[in-house]
Order: sequence, then structure tokens, then C-alpha cells
Amino acid sequence: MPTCFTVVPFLFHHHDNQDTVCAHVMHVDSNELVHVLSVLSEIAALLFRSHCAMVKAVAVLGSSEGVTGTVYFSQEGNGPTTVTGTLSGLKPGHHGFHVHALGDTTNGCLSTGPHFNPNNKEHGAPEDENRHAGDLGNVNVGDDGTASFSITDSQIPLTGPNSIIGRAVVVHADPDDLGKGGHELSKSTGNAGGRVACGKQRL
Ligand SMILES: [Cu+2]
Ligand SMILES: [Zn+2]
Repeated sequence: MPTCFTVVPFLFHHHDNQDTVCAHVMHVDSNELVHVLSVLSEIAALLFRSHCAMVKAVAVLGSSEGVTGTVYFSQEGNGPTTVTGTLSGLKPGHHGFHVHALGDTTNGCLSTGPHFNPNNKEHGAPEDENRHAGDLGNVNVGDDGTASFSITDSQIPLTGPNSIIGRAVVVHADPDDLGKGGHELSKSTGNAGGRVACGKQRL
């Protein structure tokens, strides 16, 4: 449950106390009442901004292999991040889809580093407890070579110490085995093969 939705009840929870405050303030002149109300509303606005602000980012994917795509990220307050996007120029089937640690594309997608892994976990599926934060599973590409997808994930915030802004999203040549393929690379990369497209998350 995003903090957003708990702030408003929290304010109302204190309503009884505010009534007492207001009743007390009624004995004072109206200018002071206006002042108190404006301070209260400023506090409410501040709480709303810090807990409910919507942050958005976009990654435009580049590729040396003719793959194109755009991926949008949005997060409200401390809630989960929604990832929506479209890709084209891929071979049909599943393709590993991850946030990698770096936004460096000076050597193509190779320089984006390993999967973003701030908690030192093993590679896994998005729903696993033991997973890299950047493990977003697979995108499914249709026979026409395109994919459009919508993913909701709680481990890829757009603010704070584990923010993914400035890092890169990467699409792989092969399916991600989600850590369960028994390959020597399963627990580190999901054995998802080459990096066919990538782009850096920008505000
Ligand atoms: Cu990857
Ligand atoms: Zn991983």
C-alpha cells in the first residue's frame, strides 16, 4: 500500500484534536484563525508532496541490431513503479528484460554493468524474494517482432538511495530462465544471452 493512501486517513485521524484546537482558536481573533488554518494547509500540502508526488522517467532504447523501443516509468510517492513500453525489431518469443547497474553506454550495452543489485542477492524472477532489484523477467515478443508490456514492480524506485534513474534498461537476445535453468549463468544473468538493446532512464 503506497504511503499516499495512508496520509489522508492519518490527517483525519487527528481531526478530533484539531476540533479542540479550533474551538480554542475561536476565542482568538479571526486573523489568527486564518493564520493557523494556512499553516495547517501548508503542512498538509507538504505531506502530500513528499508522499504523493508522481515521478516519471523514460528510456529510449538504442541498438546495434535494429531493435528500437521506448520504456516509460512512473511512481507515485513510495508506491510501486509502473513500467510500460513498446519494442520492435526483436525475434519472436521471450527476451530477458532487466535494469542494469549503470547508465554507461559508451561501449554499447556491454558497459551498463551487471543487473542492478543493491541488496546483494542472486538472480531470480520478479516475484521471488531472492532476486536482483533489476530483475524484471521477460518481455514477450509476437510474430511481428514487436512487444508492448506493462509491469508493476516494487524494487525499482525512481527516488531515494536505490533509484534506477541514470541506470539502463536492457533487452536480451534470449529468454531469462529466472534463475531456475540450472545453467552456470542462471543465478547471475538468467542465461539471457547477448544484450540486443538498451537505454538509460532519464527524468
Ligand atoms: Cu540484463
Ligand atoms: Zn538478475
